[in-house]
Amino acid sequence: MFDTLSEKFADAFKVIQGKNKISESNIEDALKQVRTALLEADVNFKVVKSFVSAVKDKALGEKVVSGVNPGEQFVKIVHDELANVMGGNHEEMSFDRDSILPILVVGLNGQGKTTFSGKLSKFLKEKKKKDVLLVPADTFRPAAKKQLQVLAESLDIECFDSDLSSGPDKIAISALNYAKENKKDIVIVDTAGRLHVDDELMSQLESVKKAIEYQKPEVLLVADAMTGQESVKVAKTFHDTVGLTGVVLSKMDSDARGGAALSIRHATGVPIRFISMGEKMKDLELFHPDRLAGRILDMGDVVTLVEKAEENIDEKEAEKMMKNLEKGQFSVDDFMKQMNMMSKLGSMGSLLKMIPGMGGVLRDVGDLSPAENEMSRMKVIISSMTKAERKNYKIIKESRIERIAKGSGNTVQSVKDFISKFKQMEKMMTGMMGMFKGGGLPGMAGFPGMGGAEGGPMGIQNGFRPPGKKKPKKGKKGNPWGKGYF
Ligand SMILES: Nc1nc2c(ncn2[C@@H]2O[C@H](COP(=O)(O)OP(=O)(O)OP(=O)(O)O)[C@@H](O)[C@H]2O)c(=O)[nH]1
Ligand SMILES: [Mg+2]
Repeated sequence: MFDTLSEKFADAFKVIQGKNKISESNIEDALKQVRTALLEADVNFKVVKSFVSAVKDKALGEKVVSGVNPGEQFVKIVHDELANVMGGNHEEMSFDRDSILPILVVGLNGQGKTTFSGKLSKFLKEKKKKDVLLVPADTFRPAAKKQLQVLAESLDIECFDSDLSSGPDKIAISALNYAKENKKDIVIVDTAGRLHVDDELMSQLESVKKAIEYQKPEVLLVADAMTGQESVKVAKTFHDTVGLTGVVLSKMDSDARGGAALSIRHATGVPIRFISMGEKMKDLELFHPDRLAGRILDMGDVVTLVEKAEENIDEKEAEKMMKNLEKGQFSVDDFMKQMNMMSKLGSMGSLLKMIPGMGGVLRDVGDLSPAENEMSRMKVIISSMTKAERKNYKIIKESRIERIAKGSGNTVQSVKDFISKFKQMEKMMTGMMGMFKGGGLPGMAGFPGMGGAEGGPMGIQNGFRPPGKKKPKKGKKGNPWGKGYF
């Protein structure tokens, strides 16, 4: 997501870097590149126009701040404008009501409405402690009801037994009545996908909205980020027909160019509420314009990363591991736990992008799947080890190696390779203790290909360091991020 855009922005910034002052003539080229970058990302041309002119005005009007170079100043202006165009000061959607809150989920076919309905119910149950009722209201496809029922069951959330022989408006009303009787807080109505140009279906949606109008529903449009600026037209029509209160951008994990994210708010005035980042129920994030702007500009998004870590990492477990590390111990068991913690946070790529400066490195490295595959292979090998072996790999000699190889469906050589890699990791991890003392990112260093002792493509030894940090002198050890960077 946003990869090309990030790359093009980086090129545009290079034009200004090294200049000692921003002037009309020297930002002309940079602005041209920003403009092209946005158009290529399929951002609506009106949005591009006002974006570029806002950046120009701000850049030329900006006072020279001592100590900040014009390049950095320009990046900051583009960052703020990006955040601005996506909604600026984002006010969070409120889910607290005295009476039931109905949420109508609408959109084109296959955009991710049902998946989002499931994710939202999980979010509301876990984060907002709400009692949610999921309501299947797709009367065209019987399988749609089953899809939501299955999701609801997996999340342990009640699913309304909609009568599909009646219309979606009637379903919505009976669901609200049922919710009232059963003291539910929130009712999520998952509607059928429909084309915005299909008048009949759009008027059906209108009647659903009218039927529950008295209960002041939120109406969320789920828009596939891949759709680009076409989604602007869609959003406008849906907004005109049913009055949207928010947009959800789905499939943000894809290689969408970013047009939808950057155009929709500006073109429709409807706030983006959530971004959907994958097929799993946990892949949902509240939308924060400034954080996304940071990710687009390779500034990372440490805030989200820390939040994710706080939500998903078992603190006690992490503390135990740190204590072991302090004692100079790092077992295969610890390594396995680290890998599991990391996978809970998301894919390697998505995590690395949240670290400032890593976006560009990631683009250079390209595909991370070999590293991901290597990790899965290691997990299989570890799962064939006994408890004692995981505690102390040193007892793993020839016969044990053969057994592990057989059990995990790997060759003897692969198991040997794993053990020798683990040895290096152990050295690295215990050595890293000094560097990340005081709370670093658990696990990063131990990952294959990501800066473990073997010096993977993102290894610290290979020169990866945060922006603005000078390359450490040869042979000098220490945290390249600087003390207290996180
Ligand atoms: N990669 C990715 N896939 C998603 C995301 N959201 C949904 N999907 C997938 O997109 C497909 C369609 O999702 P649904 O939730 O069924 O879409 P829908 O809008 O309810 O579809 P209809 O009800 O048929 O209109 C499924 O295969 C989902 O797994 C996402 O954020 N990322
Ligand atoms: Mg659906």
